[in-house]
Amino acid sequence: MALVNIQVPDIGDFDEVGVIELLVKVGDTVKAEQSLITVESDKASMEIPSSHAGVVKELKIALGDKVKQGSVIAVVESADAGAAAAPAAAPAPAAVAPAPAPVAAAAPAPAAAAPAAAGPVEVRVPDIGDFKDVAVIEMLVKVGDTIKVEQSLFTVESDKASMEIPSPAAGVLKELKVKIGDTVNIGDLVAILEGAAAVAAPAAAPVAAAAPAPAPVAAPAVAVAAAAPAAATASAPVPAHQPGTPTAGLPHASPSVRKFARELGVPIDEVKGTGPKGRITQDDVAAFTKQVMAGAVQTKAQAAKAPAAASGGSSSSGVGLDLLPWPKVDFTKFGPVERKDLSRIKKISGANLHRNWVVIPHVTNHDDADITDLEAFRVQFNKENEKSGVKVTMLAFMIKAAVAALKKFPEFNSSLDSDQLVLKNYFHIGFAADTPNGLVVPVIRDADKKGIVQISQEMGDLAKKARDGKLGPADMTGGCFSISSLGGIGGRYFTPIINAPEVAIMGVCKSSIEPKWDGKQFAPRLILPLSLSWDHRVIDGAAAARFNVYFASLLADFRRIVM
Ligand code: CAO
Repeated sequence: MALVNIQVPDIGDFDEVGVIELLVKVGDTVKAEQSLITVESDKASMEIPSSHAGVVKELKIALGDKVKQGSVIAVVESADAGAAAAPAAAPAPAAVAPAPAPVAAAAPAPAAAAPAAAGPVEVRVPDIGDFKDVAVIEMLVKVGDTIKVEQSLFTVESDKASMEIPSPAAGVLKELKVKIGDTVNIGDLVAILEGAAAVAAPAAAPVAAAAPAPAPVAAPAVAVAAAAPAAATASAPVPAHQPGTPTAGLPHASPSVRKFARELGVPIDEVKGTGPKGRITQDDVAAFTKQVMAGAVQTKAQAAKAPAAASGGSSSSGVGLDLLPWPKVDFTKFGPVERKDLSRIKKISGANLHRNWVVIPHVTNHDDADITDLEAFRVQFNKENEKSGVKVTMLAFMIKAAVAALKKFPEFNSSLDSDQLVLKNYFHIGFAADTPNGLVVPVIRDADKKGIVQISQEMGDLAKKARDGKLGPADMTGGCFSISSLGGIGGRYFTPIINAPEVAIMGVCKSSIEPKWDGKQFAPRLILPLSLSWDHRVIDGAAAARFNVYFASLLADFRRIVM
């Protein structure tokens, strides 16, 4: 085993390129040639692969860093350090990531020499190096279009790179010889232009013109980018996809993300990118898939197939969210800003919350519970049991009250499964816990079989585990009903989002002393604000009101719980 510095290989004239995506993290086991990072210049984006297989011990770069040839990307502990493919690696523990499959730019003839050609021009696939039988994945033009020199005609993709094939000449597109799904090789005739001024070919009738070097969309084949500047005198390489300007409808995503989307059958052009400059990440594709699966979003194909009845005859299907695109704002125009990645928990919980909020018809009932006596008892109990080390919390009483209310109103302890209701005969209660990395909902299992002291103790343990980031999936699954308490912080009422597949959630805020009319006079009472959100597909408003009244009555007089 040896530690190997993985460096950026020759990326030609691309001197300082920004790191826009980290594709691995410390601890990951990587294969040789596996992409480590994605870099992007204003002309191209590329994935930089690892020269060695091994375990990533250290990442030497961060998002936003600028790298150039020789920059160390990562330190990899490798068993095959001696067998490195990289020439620079021999004695030193440094290895340049391979620049696989050099794709030589078919340097067009100098533009100055470009003759005008009035006849048809045959457009052929230029030298795309070692790439054989690359698939056409996207058409960027159609017959009849007026094409500019260097305009991208279509995109091809291998397992290593995707590239746009640009036109060598200007003219009107008379014929396209390829379609999506075809595979092409160097020299294949792909299109015929007419009325063209050929740039890259000698005057001849018919003129045969190899398209200039394709521009990589994102590729480990960094030599594409390296070679491209050679042609710059005649014609700058076509930017594969100018970040932020989705030219020709090409979504801004790396080949691996495109592959991932294709495997899932996700139409990538319908996915909103949340990465830098609107780049579509694997998480975006996954989130899109989840939304489609949950019915929150429809693909265009699904919307087209929706029965006409759903639309009531109108042009809109009435389902799916025909939303405006998310506003893209350059905040730096208005003042200084910083960027910070969302935590892993926020990314996961955000996607879940969004789905739940969109899919479930929420209604929230607000009510109050008089907890004057219960709080007095709790304080007294804690005083008497100070030495035990366990502090009984108000939330523990609420968990017990929730169990009793679920028993009385079983539809609150259910989940929807198509057109069936799954009624549960167990009572696992989740509670929202705020952690430095975001919100989590650990679950107290079999709360019906536990006493208040035990529940308090378990809650304390779970809350600590949550804050330490140590909760496992088993701690957070299987809940029947959740309680979200902001009581220790403040506020009056809020509208909690149901934690699907549960059908209701109780939100509580800070209790305060309020004057309450006891029939003869106003008396100071400790009032706890309650906010119960419920799924209107399962629960009706009257049941929700009854649930709240019962729940509040238990907190007002806890003896009722044993009645
Ligand atoms: N009203 C008034 N005071 C309250 C109260 C209430 N409803 N609930 C708790 N308190 C007080 C307690 O009396 C205690 O005060 P002292 O320290 O003076 O004894 C203090 O607040 C802390 O209470 P606690 O130890 O009982 O903790 P808790 O049960 O309130 O909270 C936990 C535990 C894990 C739920 C909490 O730390 C937390 O993460 N809350 C946030 C949950 C959240 O973010 N929900 C929003 C979800 S939607 O985005």
